[in-house]
Amino acid sequence: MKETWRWFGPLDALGLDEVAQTGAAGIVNALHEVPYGEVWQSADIAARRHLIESAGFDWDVVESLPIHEAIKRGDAPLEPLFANYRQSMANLAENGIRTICYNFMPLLDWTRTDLASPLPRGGTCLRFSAPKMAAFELYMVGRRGAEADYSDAVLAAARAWFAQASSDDQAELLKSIMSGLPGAYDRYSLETLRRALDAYQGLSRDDLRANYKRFLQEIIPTAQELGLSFCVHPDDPPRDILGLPRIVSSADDIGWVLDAVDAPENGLTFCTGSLGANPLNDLPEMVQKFGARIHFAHLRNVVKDPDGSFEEGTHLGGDSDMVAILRALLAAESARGISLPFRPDHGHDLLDDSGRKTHPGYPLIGRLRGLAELRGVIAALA
Ligand code: CS2
Ligand code: MN
Repeated sequence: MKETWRWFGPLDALGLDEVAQTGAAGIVNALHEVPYGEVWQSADIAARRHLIESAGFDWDVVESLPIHEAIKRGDAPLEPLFANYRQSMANLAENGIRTICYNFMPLLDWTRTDLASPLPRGGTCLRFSAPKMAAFELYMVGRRGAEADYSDAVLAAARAWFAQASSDDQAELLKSIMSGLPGAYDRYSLETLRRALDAYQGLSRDDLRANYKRFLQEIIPTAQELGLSFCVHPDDPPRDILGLPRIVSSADDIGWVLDAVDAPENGLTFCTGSLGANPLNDLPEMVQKFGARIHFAHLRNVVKDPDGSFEEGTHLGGDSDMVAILRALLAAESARGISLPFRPDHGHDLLDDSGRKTHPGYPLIGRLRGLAELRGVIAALA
């Protein structure tokens, strides 16, 4: 497997000289400064590639080439957006990039309620609290019908949290929920979030699937011509959120995606942290099932609570059996004769991490710890 590291480009507080010391050989990057829906210009891609390569890395994966919300909603007309997307693909291919990660989550990307939840021995982690998410939906957004998505116990805890929450606590919660969005644009305030939710009103799971299938039909033939592999990132958390359907959460969902356009270029990013937050997902089994179509792996671990809350565990110490997952991934890549890129996805904030202005979830030391542990497991298994 090939060790890669997500670097956010010039927006990142970490320099490539620092990333070099982690031992990773490849970089995962995107032009985060380009607004969703616009073309990634070839010259900008070439400049970024030059930066990465002159620091001694390969640019192995684009994460993400984002999909405009209008495509997910199925607004008309979409042809100009598809044309832009295809142009970005051609420009990436021209610059030697082959693997493109993206997601199909409506509005939000990964979603957490706490960015710095304390760990017992010091340091902090990302956390998703079901009660705080319920409080956000019910009392801050005011989404009608949100009660139906939570148990009575979670609703009671949500009421209790909100009763004592200061306006700073509420602002902090909104900021945490928005922090998974990696681009320089498309953050929501409560007001713009309400409007964005209204624009999705009435969109069912089947509608979203139809819109996703259309996207794949528009894009995958071009990927085949250009020699690009697409790999969808699963939903995080793997369940509906804010009343919006999420359709890349389970083995059935992934089977549907891969069959929607049955071609190797229509593949999967195997994110163990996202999929691992649903207790019904058997991760090693999913690798066995979909191994031929996995183009990229995100390795991290979560610890789940019975009420639907979860937090990020250590890379080997969470609920998922990382050794079994890696064994299955190594078997899949050797069957295909490839070296599969992976990266440590998220890490705890440890030691000096708290003082650095890195992206939430993407500290230096915590990810370095994760990478080193995964490297050890891979070496032992190989
Ligand atoms: C990340 C995602 O947190 C994660 O799991 O890998 O934010 C990922 O970058 C996007 O969903 C990919 O489109
Ligand atoms: Mn991931």
